[in-house]
Amino acid sequence: MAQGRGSVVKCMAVMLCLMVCLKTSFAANYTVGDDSGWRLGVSGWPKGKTFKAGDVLEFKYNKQFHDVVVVGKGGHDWCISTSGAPKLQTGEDRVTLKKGKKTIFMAQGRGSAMKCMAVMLCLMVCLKTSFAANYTVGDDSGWRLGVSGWPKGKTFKAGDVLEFKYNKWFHNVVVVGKGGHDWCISTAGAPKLQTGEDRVTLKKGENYFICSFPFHCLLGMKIAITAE
Ligand SMILES: [Cu+2]
Repeated sequence: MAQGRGSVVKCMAVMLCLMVCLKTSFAANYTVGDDSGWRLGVSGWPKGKTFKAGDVLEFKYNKQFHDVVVVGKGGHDWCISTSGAPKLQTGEDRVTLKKGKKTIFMAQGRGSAMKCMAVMLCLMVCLKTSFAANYTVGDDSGWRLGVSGWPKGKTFKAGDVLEFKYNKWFHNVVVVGKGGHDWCISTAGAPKLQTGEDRVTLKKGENYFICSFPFHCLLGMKIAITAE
């Protein structure tokens, strides 16, 4: 079926994206010990900072000489790590803070350049999602004999996606040029799709597709689409 622009699915995608944007903007990222990293004498680093559950601590250190062990209050106060305690040792470990007063470990405040970029990227994805349309060629009947009139009256844009649904034992989709479309000829090198559920992103200008099974194109199994 032809999904026009602005469907429910698209709306949901945008909502989800906004939620991710919000989460990204509100969770802070901290490099423990700031520029000097996770090091001897780092224990005073959290002083004066406010942390929230969901904030991420990044421990940067030389893994030959250090590690990070998640412990309880006793372990922290007495410098004891029990054998079952989670141990991180990649040299660049990320830990998401859980709710509660003490988490014992990890220099960038809220609103850094990284966060701004993440939000921008997210918005770009949102925009692309809202503006690219998805079409099932031939609507409910799919890619079939006599489908050639289907594009009539529709407006397509570069980036829109065509979905070809068909029985792969009886049909295929070949990407051809104007001549191939008009004369029902597919050259040997032409891209051939044959999964039965093929997706093609429209390029700007003319887009031509035919079925190369004998006589199918002649029986109207072809479409010509101009994308703005
Ligand atoms: Cu066919």
